[in-house]
Amino acid sequence: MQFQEQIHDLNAQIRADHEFHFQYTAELLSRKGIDIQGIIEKIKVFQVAIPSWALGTGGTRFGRYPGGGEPRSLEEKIEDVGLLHALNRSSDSISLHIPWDIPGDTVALKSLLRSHGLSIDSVNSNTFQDQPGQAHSYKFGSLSHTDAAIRRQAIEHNIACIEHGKALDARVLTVWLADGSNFPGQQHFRRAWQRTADALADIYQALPDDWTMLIEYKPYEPHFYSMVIPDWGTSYSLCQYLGEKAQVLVDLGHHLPNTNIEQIVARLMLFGRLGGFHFNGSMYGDDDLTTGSIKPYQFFLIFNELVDAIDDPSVKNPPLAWMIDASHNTKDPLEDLLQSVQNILCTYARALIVDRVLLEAAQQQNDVVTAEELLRDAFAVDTRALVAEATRQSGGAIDPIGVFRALKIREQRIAKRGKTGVATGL
Ligand SMILES: [Mn+2]
Repeated sequence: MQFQEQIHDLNAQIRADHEFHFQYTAELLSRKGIDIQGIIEKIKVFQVAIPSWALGTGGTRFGRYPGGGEPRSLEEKIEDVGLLHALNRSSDSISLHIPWDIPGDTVALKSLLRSHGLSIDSVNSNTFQDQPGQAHSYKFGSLSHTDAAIRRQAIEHNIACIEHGKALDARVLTVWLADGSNFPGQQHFRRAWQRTADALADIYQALPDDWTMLIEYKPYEPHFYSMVIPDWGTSYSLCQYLGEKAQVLVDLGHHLPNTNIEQIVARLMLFGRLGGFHFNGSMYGDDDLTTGSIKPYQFFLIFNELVDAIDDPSVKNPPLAWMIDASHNTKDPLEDLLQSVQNILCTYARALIVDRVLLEAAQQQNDVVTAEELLRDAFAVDTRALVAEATRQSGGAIDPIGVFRALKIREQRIAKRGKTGVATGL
Protein backbone atom coordinates (compact mmCIF):
# COMPACT_ATOMS: atom_id res chain seq x y z
CA MET A 1 0.00 0.00 0.00
CA GLN A 2 1.23 3.49 -0.79
CA PHE A 3 2.31 5.63 2.18
CA GLN A 4 -0.33 8.22 1.34
CA GLU A 5 -3.06 5.59 1.49
CA GLN A 6 -1.75 4.29 4.80
CA ILE A 7 -1.93 7.81 6.24
CA HIS A 8 -5.45 8.15 4.89
CA ASP A 9 -6.54 4.84 6.46
CA LEU A 10 -5.05 5.70 9.84
CA ASN A 11 -6.69 9.14 9.68
CA ALA A 12 -10.05 7.45 9.08
CA GLN A 13 -9.68 5.47 12.31
CA ILE A 14 -9.47 8.64 14.44
CA ARG A 15 -11.53 10.96 12.26
CA ALA A 16 -14.63 11.00 14.50
CA ASP A 17 -12.63 12.03 17.58
CA HIS A 18 -10.76 14.64 15.56
CA GLU A 19 -14.00 16.10 14.18
CA PHE A 20 -15.40 16.44 17.68
CA HIS A 21 -12.35 18.37 18.92
CA PHE A 22 -12.12 20.45 15.77
CA GLN A 23 -15.81 21.45 15.75
CA TYR A 24 -15.61 22.38 19.41
CA THR A 25 -12.56 24.61 18.83
CA ALA A 26 -14.08 26.10 15.69
CA GLU A 27 -17.31 26.94 17.52
CA LEU A 28 -15.38 28.46 20.43
CA LEU A 29 -13.36 30.72 18.13
CA SER A 30 -16.25 31.58 15.81
CA ARG A 31 -18.08 33.03 18.80
CA LYS A 32 -15.16 35.43 19.16
CA GLY A 33 -15.50 36.37 15.51
CA ILE A 34 -12.34 34.56 14.41
CA ASP A 35 -12.08 33.31 10.83
CA ILE A 36 -11.19 29.63 11.39
CA GLN A 37 -10.48 28.71 7.77
CA GLY A 38 -8.29 31.81 7.46
CA ILE A 39 -6.14 30.54 10.34
CA ILE A 40 -6.06 27.04 8.89
CA GLU A 41 -4.86 28.41 5.54
CA LYS A 42 -2.03 30.28 7.30
CA ILE A 43 -1.00 27.12 9.17
CA LYS A 44 -0.99 25.18 5.90
CA VAL A 45 1.57 27.46 4.25
CA PHE A 46 3.84 27.72 7.30
CA GLN A 47 6.95 25.62 6.66
CA VAL A 48 9.83 24.84 9.01
CA ALA A 49 13.19 23.64 7.69
CA ILE A 50 14.77 20.54 9.23
CA PRO A 51 18.54 20.54 9.75
CA SER A 52 20.47 17.48 8.61
CA TRP A 53 22.18 17.25 12.02
CA ALA A 54 18.92 16.78 13.90
CA LEU A 55 18.06 13.51 12.13
CA GLY A 56 20.45 11.43 14.24
CA THR A 57 21.15 11.15 17.93
CA GLY A 58 23.21 14.05 19.16
CA GLY A 59 24.45 13.23 22.61
CA THR A 60 26.60 15.26 24.94
CA ARG A 61 30.31 15.25 25.59
CA PHE A 62 29.61 12.53 28.17
CA GLY A 63 28.14 10.04 25.79
CA ARG A 64 25.88 9.19 22.94
CA TYR A 65 23.20 6.51 22.71
CA PRO A 66 22.15 6.01 19.09
CA GLY A 67 18.77 4.36 18.66
CA GLY A 68 19.54 2.78 15.31
CA GLY A 69 18.40 3.38 11.75
CA GLU A 70 20.05 6.79 11.51
CA PRO A 71 20.62 8.23 8.03
CA ARG A 72 24.09 7.39 6.69
CA SER A 73 24.18 9.68 3.68
CA LEU A 74 22.69 12.90 2.34
CA GLU A 75 20.26 10.79 0.31
CA GLU A 76 18.99 9.06 3.47
CA LYS A 77 18.72 12.41 5.26
CA ILE A 78 16.54 13.68 2.40
CA GLU A 79 14.49 10.49 2.70
CA ASP A 80 13.92 11.17 6.43
CA VAL A 81 12.88 14.80 5.92
CA GLY A 82 10.63 13.61 3.09
CA LEU A 83 8.97 11.27 5.57
CA LEU A 84 8.44 14.08 8.09
CA HIS A 85 6.96 16.28 5.37
CA ALA A 86 4.62 13.53 4.18
CA LEU A 87 3.36 13.17 7.76
CA ASN A 88 3.00 16.83 8.76
CA ARG A 89 3.06 18.70 5.40
CA SER A 90 5.03 21.46 7.15
CA SER A 91 8.68 20.40 6.77
CA ASP A 92 9.38 21.08 3.11
CA SER A 93 13.10 21.90 3.27
CA ILE A 94 16.39 20.72 4.68
CA SER A 95 19.43 22.60 5.94
CA LEU A 96 22.85 21.26 5.08
CA HIS A 97 25.97 21.22 7.21
CA ILE A 98 29.23 21.44 5.35
CA PRO A 99 31.55 19.46 5.16
CA TRP A 100 29.31 16.50 6.11
CA ASP A 101 26.61 17.15 3.51
CA ILE A 102 28.75 18.03 0.50
CA PRO A 103 26.53 17.08 -2.43
CA GLY A 104 27.87 14.45 -4.85
CA ASP A 105 25.60 13.86 -7.85
CA THR A 106 23.63 17.12 -7.78
CA VAL A 107 21.31 16.12 -10.65
CA ALA A 108 20.26 12.96 -8.80
CA LEU A 109 19.96 14.85 -5.50
CA LYS A 110 17.74 17.52 -7.02
CA SER A 111 15.53 14.83 -8.50
CA LEU A 112 15.35 13.07 -5.11
CA LEU A 113 14.44 16.37 -3.42
CA ARG A 114 11.70 16.98 -5.99
CA SER A 115 10.25 13.51 -5.51
CA HIS A 116 9.76 14.32 -1.81
CA GLY A 117 8.50 17.87 -2.46
CA LEU A 118 11.58 19.30 -0.73
CA SER A 119 14.13 22.04 -1.33
CA ILE A 120 17.40 23.06 0.32
CA ASP A 121 16.80 25.78 2.86
CA SER A 122 20.30 26.86 3.80
CA VAL A 123 23.93 25.82 3.95
CA ASN A 124 25.67 26.05 7.30
CA SER A 125 29.42 26.50 7.47
CA ASN A 126 31.49 24.93 10.20
CA THR A 127 34.66 26.41 11.62
CA PHE A 128 34.13 25.18 15.17
CA GLN A 129 36.31 22.12 14.78
CA ASP A 130 39.21 20.95 12.66
CA GLN A 131 38.63 18.59 9.77
CA PRO A 132 41.10 15.83 8.80
CA GLY A 133 43.87 17.16 6.57
CA GLN A 134 43.06 20.81 7.29
CA ALA A 135 46.13 23.06 6.97
CA HIS A 136 45.43 25.35 9.97
CA SER A 137 43.73 24.78 13.30
CA TYR A 138 40.72 26.74 14.59
CA LYS A 139 41.74 26.20 18.20
CA PHE A 140 42.17 29.96 18.66
CA GLY A 141 39.47 31.09 16.27
CA SER A 142 38.52 31.20 12.61
CA LEU A 143 37.17 34.42 11.06
CA SER A 144 38.47 36.40 14.07
CA HIS A 145 41.85 34.68 14.29
CA THR A 146 44.98 36.80 14.71
CA ASP A 147 46.65 34.93 11.82
CA ALA A 148 45.52 36.10 8.36
CA ALA A 149 46.21 32.65 6.84
CA ILE A 150 43.76 31.04 9.25
CA ARG A 151 41.15 33.71 8.56
CA ARG A 152 41.65 33.07 4.84
CA GLN A 153 41.08 29.33 5.32
CA ALA A 154 37.80 30.03 7.13
CA ILE A 155 36.74 32.53 4.44
CA GLU A 156 37.46 29.99 1.69
CA HIS A 157 35.43 27.36 3.56
CA ASN A 158 32.42 29.70 3.70
CA ILE A 159 32.77 30.53 0.01
CA ALA A 160 32.92 26.77 -0.74
CA CYS A 161 29.66 26.41 1.23
CA ILE A 162 28.04 29.00 -1.04
CA GLU A 163 29.20 27.02 -4.08
CA HIS A 164 27.77 23.75 -2.70
CA GLY A 165 24.51 25.56 -1.94
CA LYS A 166 24.33 27.06 -5.44
CA ALA A 167 24.57 23.57 -6.92
CA LEU A 168 21.35 22.64 -5.09
CA ASP A 169 19.53 26.01 -5.48
CA ALA A 170 19.94 27.08 -1.85
CA ARG A 171 19.77 30.81 -1.12
CA VAL A 172 20.94 31.16 2.46
CA LEU A 173 24.36 30.91 4.07
CA THR A 174 24.26 30.62 7.85
CA VAL A 175 27.34 31.63 9.80
CA TRP A 176 27.63 30.72 13.43
CA LEU A 177 31.01 31.62 14.82
CA ALA A 178 32.43 29.62 17.71
CA ASP A 179 35.25 32.16 18.14
CA GLY A 180 35.88 33.73 21.51
CA SER A 181 38.12 33.57 24.56
CA ASN A 182 38.18 31.73 27.83
CA PHE A 183 40.29 34.11 29.89
CA PRO A 184 40.56 37.86 30.48
CA GLY A 185 43.25 39.38 28.34
CA GLN A 186 43.28 36.50 25.85
CA GLN A 187 41.64 38.46 23.04
CA HIS A 188 41.53 42.13 22.11
CA PHE A 189 37.80 42.82 21.81
CA ARG A 190 37.86 45.66 19.27
CA ARG A 191 40.44 44.03 17.00
CA ALA A 192 38.60 40.67 17.12
CA TRP A 193 35.38 42.41 15.99
CA GLN A 194 37.22 44.21 13.16
CA ARG A 195 38.96 41.07 11.91
CA THR A 196 35.62 39.24 11.94
CA ALA A 197 33.81 42.06 10.13
CA ASP A 198 36.47 42.19 7.41
CA ALA A 199 36.52 38.41 6.99
CA LEU A 200 32.71 38.36 6.72
CA ALA A 201 32.97 41.14 4.13
CA ASP A 202 35.17 38.88 1.99
CA ILE A 203 32.53 36.13 2.20
CA TYR A 204 29.78 38.67 1.52
CA GLN A 205 31.56 39.62 -1.71
CA ALA A 206 31.08 36.04 -2.94
CA LEU A 207 27.39 35.98 -1.99
CA PRO A 208 25.03 35.94 -5.02
CA ASP A 209 22.55 38.83 -5.18
CA ASP A 210 19.54 36.66 -4.38
CA TRP A 211 21.21 35.09 -1.33
CA THR A 212 21.04 36.02 2.35
CA MET A 213 23.84 35.68 4.88
CA LEU A 214 22.46 34.93 8.33
CA ILE A 215 24.68 35.84 11.26
CA GLU A 216 23.90 33.92 14.43
CA TYR A 217 24.92 34.99 17.95
CA LYS A 218 25.45 33.06 21.16
CA PRO A 219 26.36 34.38 24.63
CA TYR A 220 28.66 31.57 25.73
CA GLU A 221 29.96 28.14 24.69
CA PRO A 222 32.32 26.90 23.47
CA HIS A 223 34.01 29.94 25.03
CA PHE A 224 33.08 31.03 28.52
CA TYR A 225 34.72 34.41 29.06
CA SER A 226 33.72 36.06 25.78
CA MET A 227 32.23 35.17 22.44
CA VAL A 228 33.13 37.31 19.42
CA ILE A 229 29.39 37.44 18.49
CA PRO A 230 27.67 37.08 21.87
CA ASP A 231 24.44 39.02 21.33
CA TRP A 232 21.98 40.45 18.82
CA GLY A 233 23.62 43.86 19.00
CA THR A 234 26.90 42.47 17.73
CA SER A 235 25.14 40.49 14.97
CA TYR A 236 23.26 43.64 14.04
CA SER A 237 26.43 45.74 13.94
CA LEU A 238 28.07 43.21 11.62
CA CYS A 239 25.01 43.18 9.34
CA GLN A 240 25.10 46.99 9.20
CA TYR A 241 28.80 46.78 8.28
CA LEU A 242 28.18 44.25 5.51
CA GLY A 243 25.03 45.37 3.70
CA GLU A 244 21.42 44.50 3.00
CA LYS A 245 21.97 40.83 2.25
CA ALA A 246 23.19 40.22 5.79
CA GLN A 247 20.56 39.51 8.45
CA VAL A 248 20.48 38.60 12.11
CA LEU A 249 19.59 35.02 13.04
CA VAL A 250 17.89 34.45 16.40
CA ASP A 251 18.25 31.01 17.97
CA LEU A 252 15.92 30.47 20.94
CA GLY A 253 18.63 28.60 22.86
CA HIS A 254 21.28 31.27 22.36
CA HIS A 255 20.30 33.53 25.25
CA LEU A 256 21.04 33.69 28.92
CA PRO A 257 18.16 32.61 31.19
CA ASN A 258 15.30 35.15 31.41
CA THR A 259 16.42 37.20 28.42
CA ASN A 260 13.42 38.96 26.90
CA ILE A 261 13.62 37.29 23.48
CA GLU A 262 10.23 38.61 22.38
CA GLN A 263 11.54 42.15 22.71
CA ILE A 264 14.66 41.25 20.69
CA VAL A 265 12.65 39.88 17.76
CA ALA A 266 10.31 42.89 17.85
CA ARG A 267 13.25 45.31 17.68
CA LEU A 268 15.01 43.41 14.90
CA MET A 269 11.86 43.31 12.79
CA LEU A 270 11.33 47.03 13.34
CA PHE A 271 14.86 47.55 11.96
CA GLY A 272 14.15 45.12 9.06
CA ARG A 273 17.05 42.97 10.19
CA LEU A 274 15.55 39.70 11.39
CA GLY A 275 16.46 37.16 8.73
CA GLY A 276 15.97 33.82 10.36
CA PHE A 277 14.80 31.97 13.38
CA HIS A 278 16.04 28.75 14.98
CA PHE A 279 13.52 26.84 17.10
CA ASN A 280 14.39 24.68 20.09
CA GLY A 281 13.66 24.53 23.79
CA SER A 282 15.92 25.27 26.70
CA MET A 283 16.11 25.33 30.46
CA TYR A 284 19.55 26.87 30.88
CA GLY A 285 21.11 27.75 27.55
CA ASP A 286 21.75 25.96 24.29
CA ASP A 287 19.99 22.80 25.50
CA ASP A 288 18.47 21.98 22.11
CA LEU A 289 15.36 20.40 23.62
CA THR A 290 12.00 19.93 21.92
CA THR A 291 10.53 23.30 20.90
CA GLY A 292 7.99 24.50 23.40
CA SER A 293 8.76 21.77 25.94
CA ILE A 294 10.06 23.97 28.78
CA LYS A 295 8.66 27.50 28.52
CA PRO A 296 5.54 27.41 26.33
CA TYR A 297 4.28 30.82 27.46
CA GLN A 298 7.55 32.53 26.58
CA PHE A 299 7.48 30.76 23.24
CA PHE A 300 3.96 32.08 22.65
CA LEU A 301 5.02 35.64 23.56
CA ILE A 302 7.85 35.44 21.03
CA PHE A 303 5.50 34.16 18.33
CA ASN A 304 3.05 36.90 19.23
CA GLU A 305 5.67 39.54 18.40
CA LEU A 306 6.65 37.77 15.18
CA VAL A 307 3.03 37.59 13.99
CA ASP A 308 2.36 41.16 15.08
CA ALA A 309 5.26 42.40 12.92
CA ILE A 310 4.55 40.05 9.98
CA ASP A 311 0.93 41.28 9.84
CA ASP A 312 1.92 44.96 10.08
CA PRO A 313 2.37 46.41 6.58
CA SER A 314 4.52 49.24 7.96
CA VAL A 315 7.20 46.73 9.04
CA LYS A 316 9.72 46.24 6.24
CA ASN A 317 11.32 42.99 7.31
CA PRO A 318 12.07 40.28 4.71
CA PRO A 319 10.33 36.89 4.99
CA LEU A 320 11.93 34.81 7.73
CA ALA A 321 13.82 31.54 7.29
CA TRP A 322 12.29 29.22 9.90
CA MET A 323 14.32 26.25 11.05
CA ILE A 324 14.47 23.78 13.91
CA ASP A 325 17.94 23.67 15.44
CA ALA A 326 17.95 20.85 17.94
CA SER A 327 19.85 17.81 19.09
CA HIS A 328 18.28 14.67 20.49
CA ASN A 329 19.73 12.71 23.35
CA THR A 330 16.83 10.74 24.75
CA LYS A 331 14.00 10.72 22.18
CA ASP A 332 13.75 9.20 18.74
CA PRO A 333 15.01 12.14 16.63
CA LEU A 334 12.18 11.88 14.10
CA GLU A 335 9.51 11.78 16.81
CA ASP A 336 11.14 14.79 18.48
CA LEU A 337 11.08 16.71 15.21
CA LEU A 338 7.42 15.85 14.66
CA GLN A 339 6.64 17.05 18.20
CA SER A 340 8.62 20.26 17.64
CA VAL A 341 6.83 21.10 14.40
CA GLN A 342 3.44 20.42 16.04
CA ASN A 343 4.36 22.71 18.94
CA ILE A 344 5.54 25.41 16.55
CA LEU A 345 2.30 25.26 14.54
CA CYS A 346 0.09 25.19 17.65
CA THR A 347 1.90 28.22 19.06
CA TYR A 348 1.73 30.02 15.74
CA ALA A 349 -2.04 29.37 15.70
CA ARG A 350 -2.36 30.85 19.21
CA ALA A 351 -0.48 33.96 18.09
CA LEU A 352 -2.87 34.27 15.12
CA ILE A 353 -5.83 34.20 17.52
CA VAL A 354 -4.69 37.26 19.51
CA ASP A 355 -7.17 40.11 19.03
CA ARG A 356 -4.76 42.83 17.91
CA VAL A 357 -7.37 45.56 17.62
CA LEU A 358 -8.42 45.16 21.25
CA LEU A 359 -4.80 44.72 22.33
CA GLU A 360 -3.74 47.98 20.73
CA ALA A 361 -6.69 49.77 22.31
CA ALA A 362 -5.78 48.40 25.73
CA GLN A 363 -2.16 49.45 25.24
CA GLN A 364 -3.21 52.94 24.18
CA GLN A 365 -5.37 53.30 27.27
CA ASN A 366 -2.74 51.78 29.55
CA ASP A 367 -5.23 49.13 30.57
CA VAL A 368 -2.60 46.68 31.75
CA VAL A 369 -4.95 43.95 32.91
CA THR A 370 -6.98 43.84 29.69
CA ALA A 371 -3.80 43.80 27.58
CA GLU A 372 -2.34 40.93 29.53
CA GLU A 373 -5.62 39.00 29.62
CA LEU A 374 -5.95 39.27 25.83
CA LEU A 375 -2.64 37.43 25.52
CA ARG A 376 -3.57 34.90 28.18
CA ASP A 377 -6.92 34.24 26.45
CA ALA A 378 -5.17 33.31 23.22
CA PHE A 379 -2.54 31.26 25.02
CA ALA A 380 -5.24 29.23 26.81
CA VAL A 381 -6.85 28.02 23.58
CA ASP A 382 -6.04 24.42 22.73
CA THR A 383 -5.09 24.78 19.05
CA ARG A 384 -4.10 21.17 18.43
CA ALA A 385 -7.29 20.32 16.52
CA LEU A 386 -6.80 23.37 14.24
CA VAL A 387 -3.29 22.22 13.37
CA ALA A 388 -4.45 18.61 12.89
CA GLU A 389 -7.22 19.85 10.58
CA ALA A 390 -4.75 21.97 8.56
CA THR A 391 -2.45 18.96 8.21
CA ARG A 392 -5.35 16.69 7.27
CA GLN A 393 -6.59 19.14 4.63
CA SER A 394 -3.04 19.19 3.19
CA GLY A 395 -2.98 15.39 2.91
CA GLY A 396 -0.93 14.72 6.05
CA ALA A 397 -1.60 12.78 9.22
CA ILE A 398 -4.05 13.90 11.89
CA ASP A 399 -1.64 12.28 14.36
CA PRO A 400 1.85 12.22 12.78
CA ILE A 401 3.59 10.47 15.68
CA GLY A 402 0.76 7.94 15.89
CA VAL A 403 1.29 7.06 12.21
CA PHE A 404 5.07 6.92 12.70
CA ARG A 405 4.57 4.35 15.45
CA ALA A 406 1.69 2.41 13.90
CA LEU A 407 3.64 1.83 10.70
CA LYS A 408 6.79 0.88 12.66
CA ILE A 409 8.88 3.32 10.65
CA ARG A 410 11.83 3.29 13.06
CA GLU A 411 11.89 -0.50 12.97
CA GLN A 412 11.93 -0.38 9.17
CA ARG A 413 14.79 2.11 9.23
CA ILE A 414 16.80 -0.13 11.58
CA ALA A 415 16.16 -3.16 9.36
CA LYS A 416 17.40 -1.25 6.32
CA ARG A 417 20.20 0.88 7.77
CA GLY A 418 21.34 -1.16 10.72
CA LYS A 419 21.26 -0.84 14.47
CA THR A 420 24.60 0.90 14.85
CA GLY A 421 24.54 3.35 11.96
CA VAL A 422 25.44 6.84 13.11
CA ALA A 423 24.40 9.95 11.26
CA THR A 424 27.12 12.31 10.13
CA GLY A 425 27.15 16.05 10.54
CA LEU A 426 26.77 16.32 14.28
MN1 LIG B 1 21.16 27.75 15.75
